[in-house]
Amino acid sequence: MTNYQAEYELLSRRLTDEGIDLAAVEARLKTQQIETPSWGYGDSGTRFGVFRMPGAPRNVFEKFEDAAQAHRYTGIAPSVALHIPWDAGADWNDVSKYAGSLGMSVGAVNPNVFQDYDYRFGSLGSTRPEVRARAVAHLRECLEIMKTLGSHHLSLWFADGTNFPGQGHLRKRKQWFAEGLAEVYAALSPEQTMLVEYKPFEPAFYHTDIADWGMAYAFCKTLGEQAKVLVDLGHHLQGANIEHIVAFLLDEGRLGGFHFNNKKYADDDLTTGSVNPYELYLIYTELVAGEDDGLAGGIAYMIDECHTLKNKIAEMIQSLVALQVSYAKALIVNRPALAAAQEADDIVAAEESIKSAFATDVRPLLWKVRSELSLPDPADPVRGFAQSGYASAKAAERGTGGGAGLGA
Ligand code: PSV
Ligand code: MN
Repeated sequence: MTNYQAEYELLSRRLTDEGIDLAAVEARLKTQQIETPSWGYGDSGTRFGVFRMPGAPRNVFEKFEDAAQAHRYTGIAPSVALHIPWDAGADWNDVSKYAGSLGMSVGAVNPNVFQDYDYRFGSLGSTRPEVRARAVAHLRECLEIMKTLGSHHLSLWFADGTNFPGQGHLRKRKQWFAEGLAEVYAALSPEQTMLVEYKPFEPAFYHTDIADWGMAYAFCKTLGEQAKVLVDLGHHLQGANIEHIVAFLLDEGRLGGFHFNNKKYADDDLTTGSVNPYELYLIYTELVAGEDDGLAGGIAYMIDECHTLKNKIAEMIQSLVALQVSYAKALIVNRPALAAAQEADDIVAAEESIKSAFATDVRPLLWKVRSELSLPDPADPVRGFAQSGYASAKAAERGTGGGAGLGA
C-alpha cells in the first residue's frame, strides 16, 4: 500500500516555511462534506438508450447502501439527496431509519414537477392555473416529507420553458413563477432553506423560465433570506466565469448550494474535475476566501451526476476525491502573498500564488487526513473501492436489469 509519509514531511516543511498553518488546513479538510445524489447510483443513460449495469441498486435502500460505500472510502459523503417521486414508494420513516443504520442521513429533497404529462407545457410557468396549483401542492408536500426525513434543503429545479418564439408570454410566466415560489416559501419552517437552481436550456430550447443565476437571485431576493441560489456547474453557457458568480453570490449571502459535475459542451454530467480541474480549483479558491471571511456558512455541497458507463460508486468516489483535491489546493494558497500582490497590482505575482498551489501535489496531505480518519485505503480511495470486491458481490446479489433508474 502506498505510503506518503516521506512526501508528507517534505510538503509539510515547504508549507510551514510559507507560513501556512498545516494543522488548521488538515482540520478544515476533515470537516469537508459533499452530498451524493440517489439518482447517481441507479441505472441511467441518455435519450439514446439506457445501459443496464450489473448490480445496479433496485430501490432507495440499495442506493443508500451504495452511497455508504462512497462515504466509507472518502469519509466526506455522509448524506444523500433524494428525488421525489423517483425515490418514493417506501415509508419515509423507514428510509430515514435505514440511512441512519448505515451511518448516513438524508440530505436535500428534490421535487419533480417535470416528468408528468400535465407538466409538458410547464409547472409553475404553465398557463393553466390547475397545473400551477398541482405543482405548488407537490412542492409543499415535499416540505412535509422533509420533516420526516430530517432534511433541511428543498432543492428546486424547473424544466419550464418554451421551444419556439411566441409560444409563451415571457413576463406572465415570470409572474406565475414569482407567485408559485412565494406560496411555497410561505410554507417553509424556520430550519428549511429553499434552493433555486437555474439552467439556460434543456429540455426547453428557446427559453427557460429560470435561465441563469441572475434570475434565480432576483427571485430569491424577493422571496426572503431562506431562499438561496444553487449553482450547478453544468448549467452555464460556454465561457461563463463560474468562480465570479460564486464570489458574487457569496458576497450577497445568497450562495445556497452546489451541484458539482463537469462538462465539455453543455449539461454533460461528467465526473467532477474530469475535464476542467483548474476551473474547479478556482471555484474553491473563492469558496475558501469566503470561508475565511465568514461568508460560506450553511452551503449545501452536492454532486449532481448521472453516469452512464463507469461503475457508479467508483465514479462517485473519483468525483469526491477531485473535490477534496480542489479544496486542499485552495486551502494552501498563500493568501497574504496573494493579497499583497493584488494590492500592489502585481499581476504576475498574484497569478503565481494561485498557480503554485494548483501545481502542488496534495495527495500526501490527503493521505494524512484520511489516515487520521482511519479510512480503508488512505492513499487511494478509488483503488480501495475497486479492490474491495463490493461491485462483483452486488452484481451477483442484485443481477442486471432490475435496477431502479430515473423515474423508478
Ligand atoms: C437538471 O438538469 C438537474 O441538474 C436538476 O438538478 C435535476 O434535479 C437533476 O439534474 C436531475 O438529474
Ligand atoms: Mn442539478
